[in-house]
Parts: sequence; structure tokens; C-alpha cells
Amino acid sequence: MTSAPGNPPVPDAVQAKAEALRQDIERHNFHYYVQDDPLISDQDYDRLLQQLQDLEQQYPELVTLDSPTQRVGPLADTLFTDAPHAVPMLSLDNAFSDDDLRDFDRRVRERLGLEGPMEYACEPKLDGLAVSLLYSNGVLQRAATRGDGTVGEDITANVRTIGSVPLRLRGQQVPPELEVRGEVYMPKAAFETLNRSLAAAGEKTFVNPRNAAAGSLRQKNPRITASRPLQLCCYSATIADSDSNENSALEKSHYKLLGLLKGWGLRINEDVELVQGIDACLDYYQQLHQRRDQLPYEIDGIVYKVNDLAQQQRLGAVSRAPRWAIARKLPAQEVTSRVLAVEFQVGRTGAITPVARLEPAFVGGVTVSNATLHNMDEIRRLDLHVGDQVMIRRAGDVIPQVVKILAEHRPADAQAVIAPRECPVCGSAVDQPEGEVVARCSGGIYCPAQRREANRHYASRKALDIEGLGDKVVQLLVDQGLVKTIAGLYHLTVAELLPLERMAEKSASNLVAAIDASRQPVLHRFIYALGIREVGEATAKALASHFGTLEALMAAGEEQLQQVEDVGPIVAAHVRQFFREPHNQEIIHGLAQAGVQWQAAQRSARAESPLNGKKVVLTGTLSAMTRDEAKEALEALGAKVVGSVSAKTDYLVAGEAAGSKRDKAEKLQVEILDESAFLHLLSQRDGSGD
Ligand code: 5U1
Repeated sequence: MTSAPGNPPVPDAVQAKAEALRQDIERHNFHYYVQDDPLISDQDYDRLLQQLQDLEQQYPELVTLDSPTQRVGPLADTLFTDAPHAVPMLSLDNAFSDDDLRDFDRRVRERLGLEGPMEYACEPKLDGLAVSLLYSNGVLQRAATRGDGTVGEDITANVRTIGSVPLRLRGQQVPPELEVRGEVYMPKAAFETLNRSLAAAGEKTFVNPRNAAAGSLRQKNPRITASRPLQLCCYSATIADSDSNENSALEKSHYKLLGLLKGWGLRINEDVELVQGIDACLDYYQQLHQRRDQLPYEIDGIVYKVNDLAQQQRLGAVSRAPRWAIARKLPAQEVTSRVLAVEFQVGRTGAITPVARLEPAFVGGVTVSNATLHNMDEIRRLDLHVGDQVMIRRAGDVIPQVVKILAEHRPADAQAVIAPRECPVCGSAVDQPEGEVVARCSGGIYCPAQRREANRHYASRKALDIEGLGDKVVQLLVDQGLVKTIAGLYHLTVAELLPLERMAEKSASNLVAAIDASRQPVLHRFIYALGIREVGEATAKALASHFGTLEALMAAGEEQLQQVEDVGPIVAAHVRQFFREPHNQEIIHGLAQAGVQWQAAQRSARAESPLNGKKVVLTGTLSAMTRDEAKEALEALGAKVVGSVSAKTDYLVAGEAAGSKRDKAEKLQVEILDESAFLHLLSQRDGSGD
């Protein structure tokens, strides 16, 4: 039994219980954060933490610096004070092309006097904040920013709140002194969620995940940092006095060092790969570049490191950058441009959206000359004027956004943006119901822009997928008055089409044939194609499989509609309003008269399918169908198609040339279906399987 003056003595059994709880909690942290494979539910985890908290409250001497209950501490005096680095935190030289990378490889081999291919570790370069973590005897002592590379800032109190940062390292052979370096970042999905909740609370949002991570680490109150979804990913370490340490045998390569860090409970990047020679480095670049949008984190490049630590030492460093590593940059996702004009576009449902016309800028791998401004509130929030220099961002497939204006560069003749009171296309009055941010043209079907958008949407790939009916042709058809409503499409003749710009006999008859071939759409595509407000692909599918027929959907009241998964009062009201509107009833009647026969949905397939409720990941190329078709077939059977493999994945469907997802699935023992097994599973749906 131990005790401190004034405190009740701590019985040995309690001491042992507290230690067992701590170890248990740390083990679960490791499985959750490092292995990505939680062993217990969040509720059970919270229960363990609560038990430890209760014991520590009863016996305050049990509280130690590395207790999992001590992540969020009080305001700390040390926060943001100077934190000198014993070993300077280097930065990286950049390579902007394949040639730059080949030059790097040549220099490395020349310096080492080697002819054959070098072994390199290839790593995604996360777009976050570099940090240094000091561990003494396995316990986290200090966390610091990079600063100028020699002196950083102490951010221990904030970094302690990050769940994936172990307060105490695990395992037997933890070195007495260890400095770990890595990146603190915010995963993309967590960033979106954070911004949504900040916006809902009327607070300022962050422009990108990097700023969100930086802003979260810069908080004076660790409680705020604790509420932010930050992650740590480690990429290097220095083990002091490693000769006397049993790990030295393992520590011959960077890759093995990463393995050691993982064993001690530190998160590393699972996408790191060891390759031989520069050509394999270039392949890695291509692969990661292609996967960039699917990665759960943002990257701004790829780091190549000589894997052998002795060779690294021989190569050394020059002016703050190592000679044994280089960062190959990926196309920037944020650049500056200038607003040439702001125009207002009218969408399918009459929504009037301001669009910034920009000086062309190369961003995210493409040239961008337009960016959406969403609505007038957004223009006010940005304080955007025509003539302003702006920062634009394009990440993945998303529409380019203006993230901020560069106020200091505003020219004297910059023009304020004025909201239109009349529809810029048809001149009808603009409505903006109180409390709504979106202004709408009141012209409805009279407005050519709404007509055009309705037809464009109806013909689009995810709707009826009518080949040859692209944006330009739709525009011509509406401008020439050949088509008003979507029902009008089915009355088009080759003779009417021929006078249109760039329309030859063959393309005109192909278009008529393609429209003809769209006469028997599956129900969910047809519902989506109608363009009901707030009814996207997923909602259309849910409505189709719930109601089975369009007639049942049209007759449904708001209450019935809200019984459908993910349909709330707003969507239900829009659906109801759409079908109640006489114009829309006329259009649907017109479609039926023109021979369009939407198919009833198979309501039973889902419930009977072995895939119902299963999480499935698609990877590689399938020969029998496109990825979209495979996704659609899976979803029709109730499966959820997700982007990345985790312990919660039920199946990985692996086509030709499946890459790292397959490796991960094997590691996590996720069931892997090759194409024939997958097709067999799909075929069981309609009884054609054996
Ligand atoms: N993945 C990774 N990112 N990153 C950044 N490794 C890595 N290494 C770095 C930096 C600045 O620097 C060391 C090579 C010095």
C-alpha cells in the first residue's frame, strides 16, 4: 500500500487495477489508431476510461503524466514557448519533373560510387504540420513545431490531446531517448465535417485541411484542440545512443525503422513502399497521383528517401536539406488568379448562382477559368469584388472554389457585385424566400435556362444516359425552340435536327435512335432524371426501392415519404410539391404518351441478397462492367460501396491490376472476390446463379 500526505492510502489491488486499465486502454488506442482495427465499441472504450477516471479521482496519487485520462490538461504556461531542436529539423529539396528526379538519383549514386539501382522508400508527403515528439523512457515529454528548423514552439499540451499520439510507448524494447518526427494533419472527411459544423454554428470555416490542422494546433486552450479531428503520421526518428540499444540491429534501414515505430504504437503511413531504382520511383509517382483524390488525406507531393541508413549518413546534408531525400511536387491545388467578371447562372430548379470568371490558372492539374461563388452570402463573406486577386482551390473532382481574396492587392477600380433582381436569362422576377440563401428565377418552364438544364440533366450519364445529347446539342435544341420540356425530346425527327450546327445525317439519326433507346428506363434513374430538388442518385434509389412504382411514389404523402431511408421533411416536401405541380404532371403524362415506360423496381432483390448491408470496396479493372455499373449493381442489392479498405470491410472486389487495396485486404483478412466470384454473387440476385 502507498500513500501521500493527506491522501487515503492506495491499496495494492487498486494500484494493480489502475495499471491494468491503463494498459488495456493503451492496447485499444493502438488497435484503433495504428492498426485501424478497433477491438471494442466506442461505448466500451469510454466505459474503461471512466473506470480509470473514477479510480484516479478517488486516489489522486494514481494520476501520472502518461495516464490516458490526462490527455486534456489545463491551460499550459509552456505553450508556444521556445523549443530548441537537438538535431535540426531539415526541410526537403524539391523535384518538379521526372528529369529532376533522375538527376537526384544520378547524384546519389555518383556520391556513393554505386552503379546499380538504389533502394528507395517512397512516401506520400502529407499536407499538414511537421512536429517533433520527444520520448524519455517511453513517456511523451515534449512536442514542438518545426519553427525555423533550429528552434520551434512548444505545443505539448495541444499535441497530447491527439488520440493517435501515444502518451506512453508500448513494447519491450523502447529506447530510453527517442525523437520522432511526423506530420499532424486533418483527414479530408473530418475536415469537411468540421467545416460543416463550424458553418452551422455561424463560425468561420477553414479554407483547407492544412489550415484547419494549423489553426487547431495554435489554440491557446487545449480543450479546443481536443475537439478537432487531428491525426499524427510519423516518418522519421532518431534513437539516441543507439549502439547500446537492442534495436540497433534492426535499425539499418529507414523502412525497418518505420516498422519499429509502428511496434511502439506510433502511426505510420501504410502507403509507404520500398522500390528498387528510379523507374520504380516514377511508377510510384504515377500511381499515387492517380489515387490522389481517393486518398483519405491531402498530399502535396511524394518523398523519396535512400532506404539504407548508413548510406544516408554518408550522403549527409547541405544547407538545411538532406542529400538522401527529395520531394517530388504534385500539381498545386491552390493558386492565385484574378476575377474578370461575376456572372449569374440559372440552374434546373431556377437557382441563381454567381460564377466568377477568372484569368485562366493551372490548378489541381487542369486550367481553370471559372469558379462557383454559391450565392450572394458567399460573395459578402468573401468581400469579393470584380478585379480582386483571389486564391482558388481545386481538389479532386470538386468544382473550383474561391477560398479567399487577397485584399492587399485590390485595385482602385474594383467593382462591387450587385445581386440581380430579374432573371438574367428570361427577365422574370427573382424570388428569395426569407431565411433562404438561394435566389431563384420565378420563370419556371418559361425560362430557357431552366428548360435547358432540365433537358441536360435528363440526358446526363447518371440519369437516362442519352448518347449524343450533350450540353451543346441541348443548348441548340432549346435555343431553336425545338424542345421545351423533356417530353419534347421524344418527338424530335432527323429532319428537324439536320439544320442544327455540326449535325450531319448520321449524327442526327444516331441521336434520334439514342433517344428512342431510352424509352424504358429503370425506375430510380427515371426518378433522378426528373430533376426533383434535393433528389440525387442515392435518394432516387431509395425512393424507387421503397415505392416500387412511379405511381405509388406520386401518390405518397409527406409522412409516407419520410419513412424512406434518409428522406427528411425537406426532401419529402420537395418531392410532394414536384408531383403536385400541374406542369410536372403534364410532363410525366407527355412522356408516357411518347412511349416512355419506366420499369417497376425489384423491391425484393435487396432484402434477399447476400450483399444486403455489406461494405464493399472495388479495386482494379473489371472486364464485364465499368466501375459505375459494378457500384450500381452492388447498391441495388443493398451493399454499401466504400472507397478504402478497413477492418470493417466485408468484401474487396479485385479486378485486373488491383494494387495496394488488395494487399491491405489480405493483411486485414477481408474476403477478396475476383471478377468471376463477384459476378457469381451478383447473379444470385435474379435466380440465374447455381
Ligand atoms: N513522408 C515524409 N514527409 N516528410 C517531410 N517524409 C518526410 N521527411 C521529411 C519531411 C520534411 O524530412 C526528412 C527527410 C528530413
